[in-house]
Amino acid sequence: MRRGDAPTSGMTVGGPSWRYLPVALALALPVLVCVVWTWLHANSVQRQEAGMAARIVRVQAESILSQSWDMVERVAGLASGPCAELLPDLQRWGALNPYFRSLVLARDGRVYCSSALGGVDASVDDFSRWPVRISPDVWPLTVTGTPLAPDRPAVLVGKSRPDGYSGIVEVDGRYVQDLLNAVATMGDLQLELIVGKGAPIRSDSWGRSAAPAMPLYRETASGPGGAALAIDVMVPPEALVQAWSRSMLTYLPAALLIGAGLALGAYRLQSSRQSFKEQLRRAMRADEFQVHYQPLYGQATGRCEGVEALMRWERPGVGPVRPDIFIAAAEAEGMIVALTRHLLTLIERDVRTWATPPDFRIGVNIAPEHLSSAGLVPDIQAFVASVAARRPLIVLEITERSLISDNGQARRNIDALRAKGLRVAIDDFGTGHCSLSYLQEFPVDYLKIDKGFVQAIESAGEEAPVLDVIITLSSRLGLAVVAEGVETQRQFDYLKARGVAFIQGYFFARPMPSAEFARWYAEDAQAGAAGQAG
Ligand code: G
Ligand code: MN
Repeated sequence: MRRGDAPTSGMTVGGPSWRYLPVALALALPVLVCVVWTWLHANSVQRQEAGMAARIVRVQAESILSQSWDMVERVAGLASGPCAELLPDLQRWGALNPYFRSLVLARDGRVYCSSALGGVDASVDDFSRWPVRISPDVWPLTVTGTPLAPDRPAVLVGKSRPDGYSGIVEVDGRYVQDLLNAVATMGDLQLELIVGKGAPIRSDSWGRSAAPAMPLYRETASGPGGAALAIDVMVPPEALVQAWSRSMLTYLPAALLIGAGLALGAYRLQSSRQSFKEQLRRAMRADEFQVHYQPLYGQATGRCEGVEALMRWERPGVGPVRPDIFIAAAEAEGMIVALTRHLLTLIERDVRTWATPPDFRIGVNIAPEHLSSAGLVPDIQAFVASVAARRPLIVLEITERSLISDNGQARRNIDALRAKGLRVAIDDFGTGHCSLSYLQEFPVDYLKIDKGFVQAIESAGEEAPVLDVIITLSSRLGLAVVAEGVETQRQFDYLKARGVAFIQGYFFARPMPSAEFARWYAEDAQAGAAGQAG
């Protein structure tokens, strides 16, 4: 197995176990949102219903109470005559007005006249089973029964006169109860009404649910005559769950649909990423990558003193893939180390066919991830050993970016490799983060000036001040300069005049495949020899 192939599986980021986590999340998220939202929605709908129910009860209770107050005024206003005389009035009022069970007259704590029973003599304390005190501050109040109908709740309203007479109106609780029952069906509700400090009147559904009901809404009001009204609405949890599932039934299909769409998108993205890795691996196995070599002009000899290895990918049936694109993608997919190892095997294969002298420079671009990995030194050592027959001088071209983000490993790698005689160049100098401080910290050998600065040299007599400063800076730091992207005679002359050690660019030579480079190099050597001879 070739060296470039073996490590690729080790580079895979993540196993299949969590590879599809984003897909699962994309599916689950809308469903989760739907579940939570429908729960909140069901709650708010139930609370709204409960509020509506409570308001209906309040309005009706207020209306009954206000009629009772009117009635009790009239009852208490009846003269303090004998019952036989007053009874016809009491009976007429009781019969002609809704709600009232009986209208009662009392004197000094004793009931002596009732619209239902006629003349009676009973202690007001008979009401005490449903604790009643005829005192101004307890009216009105709800009771669970009266002497006439001990099992049916009622609302009592009374008015005492200073002369010891009192009028009492008993409102039949049935009306209130029917109302509570009717309103309770609005949403499986349980309701109770308390007037004053009395006992609660409750809907039949009260306490009937399997699980304890939860308080949902409480309405309080001060009714006619300052009577305190409290209406409590409870809902059994099963009703809430039912409303929730109804709401969920409505929205879940849409959430599932959205989730499925997102999951499909995530899956496509995932599998296209997956397949890009696969494509790279396949391309390496199928030998689709090639290295082009761009010659480097050396000022000292006036000839080619090295090359930069540049990766090329020619996809069958597709054509060339731009290196900046597939290199960036390989970096993003965690494949750049595998790809660079593959590149080294290709260079090794090519170098065997060349006739280059010892110390011929071979520049190799090293990505930040590789530079800061513990695998770099063994990789490069293996490469150096494999090309030992030609004894080239290997120059690692690294970016400013990888130095600035270094956590120590890059520095250790650089130190180790330089100690073994390798050289390090800072590539595309000046285009990264312009922090010059790392130049003092990191021991490097070359600065490769980016073509952008070189292309500032346009016409004769014009200055390229930034370029000049970089050249001066390099010599002050003891670094050799490589100028990149040199395309014209003028640029070439300008750089030569300023003592730039190496010049790279289309003006001198374009990047070319290995065989073509070997031929070109032989001709360049001949031309040099001829030049020297002549
Ligand atoms: O590793 P680096 O970014 O330095 O790669 C050098 C790049 O510059 C490669 O893409 C190479 O094809 C390109 N290149 C080499 N010589 C020239 C040149 O003279 N002009 C221009 N525009 N690009 C060049
Ligand atoms: Mn480079």
